[in-house]
Amino acid sequence: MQQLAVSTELNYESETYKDAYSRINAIVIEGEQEAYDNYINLASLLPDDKEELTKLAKMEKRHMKGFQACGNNLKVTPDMEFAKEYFNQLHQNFQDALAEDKVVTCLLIQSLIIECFAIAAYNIYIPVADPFARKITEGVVKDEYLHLNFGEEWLKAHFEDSKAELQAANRQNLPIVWKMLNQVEKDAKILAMEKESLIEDFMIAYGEALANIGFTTGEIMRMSAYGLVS
Ligand code: Y39
Ligand code: FE
Ligand code: FE
Ligand code: FE
Repeated sequence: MQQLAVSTELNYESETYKDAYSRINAIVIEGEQEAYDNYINLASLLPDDKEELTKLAKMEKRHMKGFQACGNNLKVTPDMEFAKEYFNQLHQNFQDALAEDKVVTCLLIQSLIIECFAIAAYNIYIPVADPFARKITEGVVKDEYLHLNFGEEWLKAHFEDSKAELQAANRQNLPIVWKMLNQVEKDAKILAMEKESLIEDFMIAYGEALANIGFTTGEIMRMSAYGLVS
């Protein structure tokens, strides 16, 4: 019932809402496009999993189209230039890892960090979304759990060989997520998404993923602490 009270306060047609949506919607569209590219690239690094990774990539393309429809539905033009810049650092780190065949780092960036970011953002968005976007996002978030699961399973199966690289990649990339969350705080708030809730959901999903892969509670706490420095 509280959700209902929150949603009715939002005016999806107001200029304030649409202005914030032009950036958040663009971030999501760009994120889905990059996720598509990342899974296609991962398929080339992991020929044994090529079929499954290609399937995941196609889901990301569908997500992108779904979110483009959400923007159209609200008559919002997504600010794609802003969104490209927004993903620049994670994009570059993924490309650098790819060039060195560092599959573990690529998986940490896309299948753990970006997927947990998506899971947190979409779960927080669903109760406050307009009805059209809510339906789309509910379908999308189910897929994101499958993507996260792919990364978890692969890294769990290669845990001992991956551990050091995962810790280094975590240290390099987790602070970037914090920066990204801070950058979007004001716009997210206009959409009734609180930064504190986003952080909480992200850390729960990310911590659970690290535990599933094989890290101890102490290791997870140390790895999580790198987010806090920026
Ligand atoms: O795997 C995926 O589909 C991920 C690309 C999508 C990431 C979406 C990032 C969402 C951040 C939104 C920030 C809103 C507060
Ligand atoms: Fe997606
Ligand atoms: Fe995904
Ligand atoms: Fe705040």
